[in-house]
Amino acid sequence: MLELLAVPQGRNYIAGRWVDPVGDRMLTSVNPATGEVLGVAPDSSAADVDRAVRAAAEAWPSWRATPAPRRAEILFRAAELLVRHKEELARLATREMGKILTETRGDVQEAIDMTYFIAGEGRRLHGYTTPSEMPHKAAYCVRAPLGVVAVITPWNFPMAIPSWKIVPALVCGNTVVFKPASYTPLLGLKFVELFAEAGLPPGVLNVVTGPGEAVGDALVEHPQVRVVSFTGSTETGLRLAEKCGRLGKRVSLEMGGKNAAIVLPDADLGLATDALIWSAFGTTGQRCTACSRIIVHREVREALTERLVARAEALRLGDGLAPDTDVGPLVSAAQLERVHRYVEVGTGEGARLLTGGRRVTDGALARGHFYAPTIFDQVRPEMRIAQEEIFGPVTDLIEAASLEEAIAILNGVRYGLSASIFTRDVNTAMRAIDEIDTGIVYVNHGTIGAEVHLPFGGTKDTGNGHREGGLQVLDVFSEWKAVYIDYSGRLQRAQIDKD
Ligand code: UN1
Repeated sequence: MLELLAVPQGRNYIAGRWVDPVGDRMLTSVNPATGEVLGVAPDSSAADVDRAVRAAAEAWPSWRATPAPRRAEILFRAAELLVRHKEELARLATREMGKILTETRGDVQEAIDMTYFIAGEGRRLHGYTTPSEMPHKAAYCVRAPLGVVAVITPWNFPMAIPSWKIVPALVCGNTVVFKPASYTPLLGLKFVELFAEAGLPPGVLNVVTGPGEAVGDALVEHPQVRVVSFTGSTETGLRLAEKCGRLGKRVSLEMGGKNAAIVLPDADLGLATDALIWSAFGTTGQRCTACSRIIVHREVREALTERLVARAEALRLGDGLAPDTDVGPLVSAAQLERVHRYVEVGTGEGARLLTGGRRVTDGALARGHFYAPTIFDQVRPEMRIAQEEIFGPVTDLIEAASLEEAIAILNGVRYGLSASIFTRDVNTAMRAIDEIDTGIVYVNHGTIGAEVHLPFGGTKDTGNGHREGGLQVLDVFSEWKAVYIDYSGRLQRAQIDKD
């Protein structure tokens, strides 16, 4: 059995073997709470990518010929290994990217859920049959794989997000080259090690670690890569999509969010407070689904504000491994700086800082990238802090005078990932669901907490029309093949031999 915490050091996994990178540069994986160096992983180059893609292309013919139920058996075993190693993986995840253990356990659980759910598709992968226009002619369609898939993932959900992409790509019969985020290379290597241990044949799943500019771009540009699945910033996603457009490749993008919750006067304010604190500050606000705008009806603004500030100030910052920590560090010094710059922008724009807005360096926290949970009020919808994704523990209070105004504010951003509304009135909730322009809507719940068997993704600049999760994700990783079988024994011309 694997020594899970003994992460393979300094090597990529290509064609079923741990291999040294072509160059000798390494990425260092550092615990953002303590500064502890956890290990090294290859700072790979285009030559490493080429090796991995070739291996994946070579493995494809026999993997696509493997019946889907057999492919799925291996994925079920991978799910079992994830279950068995959940705690170790969660602890490594907390050490590598900082969020608290309760949340990294959830992250691993999401990968488990996704793997079981999609492995089940091995015995379905439904197409459909339909009547033909003509007698003695059968018509049906099936899903076919595309070839080599490039998977590029972020560090905030280092287990769940790779599973959203890799597992459906594999069950559909594609082979994969996976580039995990540069902040979480060790988890990327562990993920692949577990799936290899489950029995994937050599070359079916490969991992190449390294920065986006070198490894990500080389993957996207490689002529043998057919599909690119990316989660990350809008800037990078659009840049990759441009390349894919030029090269005629399919690309699935999951990018930014500026998610909002609406709180109406008839809401349960205790519930709303619990949910909004969790949505704004869980994962230290580093979720694409984080609640970074709270649109509150003026009648309950004061009451909600008081509760939120009190709760935010009571959150305990610390190492995510400590049981009493509520909020871990930001992932890096660069991310902390970016968050702080946004706070300065907000203050400069005239928003009022109610709490937070500063780095926290008390005692042992000085070694990590800790930032106080931050709430602004008197935020106007057009301010930059109300329009741009911050990706940190910062949320805005925006006042509205009616449901209509609140929905207009909610929709008035370039993103459309998740949204929520707190009300006890079913008519109001249903009307909001009709009018909110996002891919995910919650009622009496925060903006986070999507489940794997429903489609995940957003409208407008959040994505490019694809969905992860749900059965919808299969559309990213398969091509429809329409089949006509004419058993009439004569020429029957569609559209022409009508009468
Ligand atoms: C993300 O926000 O980056 O819905 C992913 C959620 C999680 C996944 C979040 N299941 O909050």
